[in-house]
Amino acid sequence: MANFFKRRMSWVNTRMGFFLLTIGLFWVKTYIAYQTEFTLGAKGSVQQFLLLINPLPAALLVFGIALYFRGRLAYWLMMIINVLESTWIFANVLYYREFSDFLSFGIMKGSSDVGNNLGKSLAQITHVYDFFVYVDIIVLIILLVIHVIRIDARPFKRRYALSITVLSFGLMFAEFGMANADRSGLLTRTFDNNYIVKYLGLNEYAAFNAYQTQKESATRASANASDMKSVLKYLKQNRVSPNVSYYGKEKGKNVFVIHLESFQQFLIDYKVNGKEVTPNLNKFYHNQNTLSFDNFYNQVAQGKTSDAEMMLENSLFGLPQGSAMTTYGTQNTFQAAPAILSQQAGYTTAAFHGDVPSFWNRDNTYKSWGYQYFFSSSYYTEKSGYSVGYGLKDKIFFKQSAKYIEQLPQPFYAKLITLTNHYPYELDKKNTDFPATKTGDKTVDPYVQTAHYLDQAFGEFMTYLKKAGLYKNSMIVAYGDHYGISNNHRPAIAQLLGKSKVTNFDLAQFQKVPFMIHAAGLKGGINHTYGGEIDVLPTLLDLLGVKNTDTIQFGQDLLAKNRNQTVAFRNGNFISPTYAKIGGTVYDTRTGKALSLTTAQKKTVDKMQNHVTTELSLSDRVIYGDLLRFYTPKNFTKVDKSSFTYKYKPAMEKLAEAEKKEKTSALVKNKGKETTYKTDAPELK
Ligand code: GP9
Ligand code: MN
Repeated sequence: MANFFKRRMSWVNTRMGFFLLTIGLFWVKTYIAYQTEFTLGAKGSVQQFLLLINPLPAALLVFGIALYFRGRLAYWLMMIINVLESTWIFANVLYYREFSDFLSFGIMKGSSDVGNNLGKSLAQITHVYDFFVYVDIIVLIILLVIHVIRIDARPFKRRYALSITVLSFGLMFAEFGMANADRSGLLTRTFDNNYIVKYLGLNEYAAFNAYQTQKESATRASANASDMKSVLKYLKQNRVSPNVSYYGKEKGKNVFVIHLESFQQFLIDYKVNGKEVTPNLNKFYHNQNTLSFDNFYNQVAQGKTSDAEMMLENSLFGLPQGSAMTTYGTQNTFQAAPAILSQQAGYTTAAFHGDVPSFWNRDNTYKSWGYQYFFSSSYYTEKSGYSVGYGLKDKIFFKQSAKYIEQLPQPFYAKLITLTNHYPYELDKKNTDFPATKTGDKTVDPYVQTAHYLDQAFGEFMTYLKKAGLYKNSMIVAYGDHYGISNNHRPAIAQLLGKSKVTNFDLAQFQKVPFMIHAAGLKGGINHTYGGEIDVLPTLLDLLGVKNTDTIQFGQDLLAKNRNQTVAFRNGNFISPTYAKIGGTVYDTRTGKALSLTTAQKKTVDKMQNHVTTELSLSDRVIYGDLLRFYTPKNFTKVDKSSFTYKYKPAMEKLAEAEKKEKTSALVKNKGKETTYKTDAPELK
């Protein structure tokens, strides 16, 4: 028997055999860690496959280094590499347990308070079984020491070592190709660290993160307090005074920000077969107490939702590439809406979203922005059929959010991010009672159906707010974050708009999204000012009467009289009530006709372009250089991120405590009685 075993296992006594055994064990344990310690959310066979194989290419590359060395040294090197690699897994397991994210080099360098916080709790969160990641190494070393596995001292051909290295690069390349086909823009758009690990693996994540951190810290290090001067100078010249008939009119009210996913302005009052797509939002839009803006543009780039969030709550632009929330959200200093409102007006601040908290790095960024609570996937009951695409269906999301909203001490600032109206606009039959459009473009046609579903969910939520006694004392803001139908669908867009053909100018107009502010007693109406997402924060702060004269915000109050109405698009194009510059062409905004400019016109357009380029680049400088660390507005205290936790248990305890102390929640006002939430969601019947 022993002999049989020896013969069968003799391959491990060769260098290559031992190498493959080491890698095999490393592969298995990495995969076990993927499955048990991280929530990577691999869906479908391509993602499952990539998750399974992704430890291999990098392992071949890194462990393969040992093959270039002789005799014993090669064996010890393999073990040392194994220890380092396993420690990387080990550290990530612990970090993930606490922060639901992977370690970044920025954090390890200790330039953030997250690091300190981790040290304290390290002992508490380590489990004995975490040390399992070292078991294979210990076993291999013992087997070597007691000569069950013999060291192969014969010289190993360079050629073979080189082949392994070449093979590993080839595999990595193939892996990256498959990953990018499944998720285009994986590295450029930087959605979520979980995605990088899921598709490419922990080693590739480390390499990518090291590269990014290096790039970031170089710009961060070269930035200094005096860079803030040009920003302050610009803002001083561009600050407008608020409109006195609106300033402070909504002081002390709760604020709801309802993020209507991929919702475009053209949907408002739009009909299919004579039926309104969004009857509830239309009513809201035309309500005499709603301020509605019909020349309001989304200004997002690759960061999509996260760019919209960045603009709405910071009045800073998203970046030309990638997502600022993902890349800078954890480390940078921010002076965002939640922090301003809680510090200066005693607001409770909470975000709600039916997706995993890591997407767009929300779980870290929201802390930097001062959100006290972040209700995400783990706070919601999930049953089969409750979710579609990225997460919870809107009707179920709103319904389940209600019980948390009721517990928030008032006044509160609550942002609810919907999801169902997201590409590819899928929805089950039970929830589809609206006709699709008939452009023949499969991506476009179901858009109105999910938009209709979102509208119904919105309607149910409004009914609930009235019942819970929250409608009257709240300012309800609703906005579309970005387009749902991209410019790649020209023929379909033309049909939707009833045109024979769309120009680039039409496509720019197609970037309009709704922006509406409703409050009891608010003087409403449709306002035609040209503006965009960058302008939201100053508008809201003025309505709430929160002093906003020395903050670093690039937008202007949409209600202010002398505001600059040139709306910047992230690519440097712009639109204003007079001229629009799209690509190299200037259009007359009123007629949509392309212009050949007179000298005088050219001067005006150049001035506008200059304004746009300046504001975009200064905003980028604030983010790239982390300039807000050098500047604190009066009455503002730097946000202490470590004071927030979004983990279910401690957060709910904190909420219960706050409610008991303040006695201002809707639940307390309703004498402890939960308001019944009415929904026709078929899943809940
Ligand atoms: C994911 C959701 C979608 O959580 O917010 O983001 P998007 O793809 O629209 O940027
Ligand atoms: Mn979005």
